[in-house]
Amino acid sequence: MTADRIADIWGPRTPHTSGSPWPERVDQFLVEGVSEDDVDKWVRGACLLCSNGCGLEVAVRDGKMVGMRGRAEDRVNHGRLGPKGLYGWQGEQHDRLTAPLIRKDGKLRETDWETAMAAVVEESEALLESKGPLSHAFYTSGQLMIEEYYTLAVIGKAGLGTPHMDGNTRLCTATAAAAFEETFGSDGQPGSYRDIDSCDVVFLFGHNVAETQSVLWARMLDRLDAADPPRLVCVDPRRTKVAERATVHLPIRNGTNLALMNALVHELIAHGWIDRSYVHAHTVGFDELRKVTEDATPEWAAEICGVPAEDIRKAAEIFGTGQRVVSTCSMGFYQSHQATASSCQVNNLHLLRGMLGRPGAGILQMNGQPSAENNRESGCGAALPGFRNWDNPDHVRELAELWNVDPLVIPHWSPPTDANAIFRYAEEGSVGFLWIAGTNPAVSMPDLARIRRILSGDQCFVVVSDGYRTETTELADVVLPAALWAEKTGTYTNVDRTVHLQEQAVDPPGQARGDQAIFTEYARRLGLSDKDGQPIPAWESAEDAFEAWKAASKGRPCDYSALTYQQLHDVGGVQWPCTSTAREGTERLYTDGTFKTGIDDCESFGHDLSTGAPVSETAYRARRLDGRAILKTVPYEHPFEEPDEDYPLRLTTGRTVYQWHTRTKTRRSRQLNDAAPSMWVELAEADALRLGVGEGDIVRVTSRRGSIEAPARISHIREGVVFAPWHYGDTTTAANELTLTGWDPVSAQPEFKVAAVAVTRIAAGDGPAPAPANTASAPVHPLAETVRD
Ligand SMILES: Nc1nc2c(c(=O)[nH]1)N[C@H]1C(S)=C(S)[C@@H](COP(=O)(O)OP(=O)(O)OC[C@H]3O[C@@H](n4cnc5c(=O)[nH]c(N)nc54)[C@H](O)[C@@H]3O)O[C@H]1N2
Ligand SMILES: Nc1nc2c(c(=O)[nH]1)N[C@H]1C(S)=C(S)[C@@H](COP(=O)(O)OP(=O)(O)OC[C@H]3O[C@@H](n4cnc5c(=O)[nH]c(N)nc54)[C@H](O)[C@@H]3O)O[C@H]1N2
Ligand code: SF4
Ligand SMILES: [Mo]
Repeated sequence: MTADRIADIWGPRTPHTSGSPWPERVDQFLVEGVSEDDVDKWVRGACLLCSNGCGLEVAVRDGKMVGMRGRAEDRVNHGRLGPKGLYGWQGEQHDRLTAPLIRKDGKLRETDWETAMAAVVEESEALLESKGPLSHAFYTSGQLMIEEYYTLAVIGKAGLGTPHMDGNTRLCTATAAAAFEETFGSDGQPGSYRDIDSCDVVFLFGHNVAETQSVLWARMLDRLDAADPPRLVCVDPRRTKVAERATVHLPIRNGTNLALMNALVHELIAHGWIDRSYVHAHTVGFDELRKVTEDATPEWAAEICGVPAEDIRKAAEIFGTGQRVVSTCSMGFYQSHQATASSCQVNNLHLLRGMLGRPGAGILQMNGQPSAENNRESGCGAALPGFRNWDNPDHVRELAELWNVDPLVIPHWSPPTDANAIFRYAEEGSVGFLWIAGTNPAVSMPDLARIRRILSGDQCFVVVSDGYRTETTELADVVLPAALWAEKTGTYTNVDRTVHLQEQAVDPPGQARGDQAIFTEYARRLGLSDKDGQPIPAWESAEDAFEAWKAASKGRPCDYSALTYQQLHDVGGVQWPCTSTAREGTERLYTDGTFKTGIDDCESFGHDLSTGAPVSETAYRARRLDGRAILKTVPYEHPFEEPDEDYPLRLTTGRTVYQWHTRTKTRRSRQLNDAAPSMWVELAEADALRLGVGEGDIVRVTSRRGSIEAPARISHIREGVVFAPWHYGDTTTAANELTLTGWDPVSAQPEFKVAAVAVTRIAAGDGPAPAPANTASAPVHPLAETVRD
């Protein structure tokens, strides 16, 4: 059916009761003037505008994209598409970067590939010769294909030998990976989206799923509107659409997650809501967990979090008495100072109740970006491919054999470098060559004034590959035009391990090229080769890269070895592991309660959750985990920055349903951009009254790093908290002008969700703030009352 996903974000309901399949509903959109008869072909793929990874088909006419429709048979969306899926692709057909750019006399000028690539390679060769591979860093994305990531992983780790590789996944899902490693020994999502279809309780921890995975929320709504709705608990300082449907909403102060989590675990233990035989057979650490949470009573947490103790008790009871509980955990937890500890407590709640590995009982530590998962598993970021342990010589040897290189080439002598450290090294110049692909750090990193200084300085040569000119390309030395999404072929893996194949639908514009081709040309020009002089990488096509990745993943938790492009074309999404004994894929991990904590299996020996200090191999061995999961937590600590007299409010940042990140795509889609065209900030009514701020008045928000100005929306946010969407990258409006340089000690994920700020009114507005009224940003009072004449 033709859909309007701007006004009706989640579309019509198709309710169903527990255990019955989620009904199909196919959403379709064709641009004005085009009918189904005009479409030359429908090309299969998956949406690339969030980690849900909805299966779809691209309508093509005369070599151009003219529409989208969902794939009814796809396990992820059963045909549905959200606002970004339906309309976001249009942004890929305007204002594209069509030629390389090179900086001359301080200005970026158009050039040809030969000149641009020669400049990149010349700079790279000179540095490799004078300083070696540690002078090189690659900062990539959660939006490329696994073929592209794996190709770059091999170039960086087998060809050059640099440990300085990370993705913007550090800002996004590093904590999901870290929490899995700490609890289960290895990265890998235990649950399945299908668990939502049969659960009787859903917990959403810091996850505004209604706006950020809108089709997943449609799936939840279809259960909530049926005869046997699950009970829902929402932990979020804002009254989101999720909160409006919650049995219990805990609008905690931002930055206090761990206090709440320790209290929830305390309650489970105090009431004996525990599956003792599961805990005994499949976990270690119970006594320690009990000790650390002993004093974390609901009253104690209520004081810190600023919510009634009674509500914390209610939430714990819901978790404790549910039969089939699903939890999701997202940026409200991950982008915080005790991110890994808080997220591990979500895992712990499930372990205590034996609540995983069976239908309806699952953990979904969320990913945000469409292929964040692939960056993590391919080893393109700060990890080795296939969730291998850099601290395990056998794992390194396996890779050395696969790649036919000396194990010493593979950087494994120290922990791989995270993005925070990469930018620090680029700041001081020990990294003199930084290649940024598929990310826009001049808007998305914290403390932007500093990031701009780093990228524009002479101490580091910066290469950027992107499909558009962005705030980051403008600071680069060389800019390379990249093909986007349906302009190339390759695979993406979503939150619940579902792999999709995107098939090329249209040609890239102008001289733009796919990232795999760009990286491969760089490697060829450098002459990277293995022990026998064979080229690294040893492949050219996407499908050959996929085959190489399959070989690297074989026998590992993320095993793709039996998966083929043909199968993905035929059925849509398939969940890894996909092996010769599980050709259709695998719905859930850990169904037998055996985890990846064995010394030969684990991806990491773990860390102290307070300090991030690594656990030694000896200490890890001594615990004799042998496949049992690890229950651990630490006491709550205050965030890096608490409000004080000068900065009395708590800033948090996040997303709106209609925009994607730094808006390179969504601001070029008319429907999406019109729905959320420019910056605003959200204030609680009590704070607005005190500050003399009315709806739409222009306010200045100031932190110790900088300040921004925008119209105020008086919304249903917790008193004392200010919310800023971070999509609007202009230096006068970018939320990251305000955020601080600080991160979780285990996952190294930056703290985007807490900073102390002051707000002042600087002018009257000329109408309500340009914020959507049908989302978490809804005004407290109907806007008609605030419109001025
Ligand atoms: N429309 C849209 N969808 C997207 C994206 C997008 O840009 N636009 N981006 C995608 C990506 S990459 C990601 S990572 C995901 C992110 O998806 P989400 O994690 O859902 O997104 P956020 O808005 O960053 O944060 C979620 C919620 O955390 C709450 N929060 C803030 N501080 C705290 C806190 O201290 N504790 C708790 N418990 N909650 C807090 C915020 O109020 C917010 O509602 O979305 C993906 N989907
Ligand atoms: N304050 C605050 N800051 C945040 C967050 C927050 O919640 N609050 N969230 C963080 C999170 S979770 C994330 S994921 C990051 C995201 O931050 P970014 O990754 O910086 O945001 P995007 O706008 O998605 O940037 C992706 C860039 O890649 C380009 N691109 C897209 N596809 C391709 C491709 O195939 N090839 C190439 N070469 N380029 C491509 C796009 O045009 C775009 O410029 O931001 C983080 N920053
Ligand atoms: S939910 Fe995510 S993957 Fe699905 S259509 Fe929306 S943006 Fe695309
Ligand atoms: Mo993200």
